Amino acid sequence: MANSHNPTADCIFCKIIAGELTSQTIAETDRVIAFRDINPQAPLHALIVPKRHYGDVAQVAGADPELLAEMVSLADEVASEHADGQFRFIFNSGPNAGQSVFHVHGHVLGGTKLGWNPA
Ligand code: IU
Repeated sequence: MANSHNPTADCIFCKIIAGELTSQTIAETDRVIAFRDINPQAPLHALIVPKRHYGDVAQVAGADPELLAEMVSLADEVASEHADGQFRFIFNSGPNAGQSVFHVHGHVLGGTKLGWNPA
């Protein structure tokens, strides 16, 4: 299936969205996909990813704030369906913040009482 959402060459999440790489997709809308993180840090650890390629959360907020709202709504839906509805939603923005994939994604964490150790 072709990705009609502005795919960027060599972007691993664009390849997942295009169906060229497998992922454990748990929710999807026209513009946003949610799949399980391959290295989960909590019982629920999913990534909320817009199908259109943006580098980081500030780019989404600037270009399409409604899309950012759609991401939050999908995070809430995933947390309700796969945990108890409570969740943490994290964007790492830039390498020093821990961003390693430069296609914007929010981490949804839940399913347990979370600690707080962002360092
Ligand atoms: P980060 O915020 O950019 O560091 O998050 C990237 C996440 O993407 C990280 O938690 C990885 O485990 C996850 N991930 C994935 O789920 N599937 C992949 O194919 C790759 C990374 I590459």
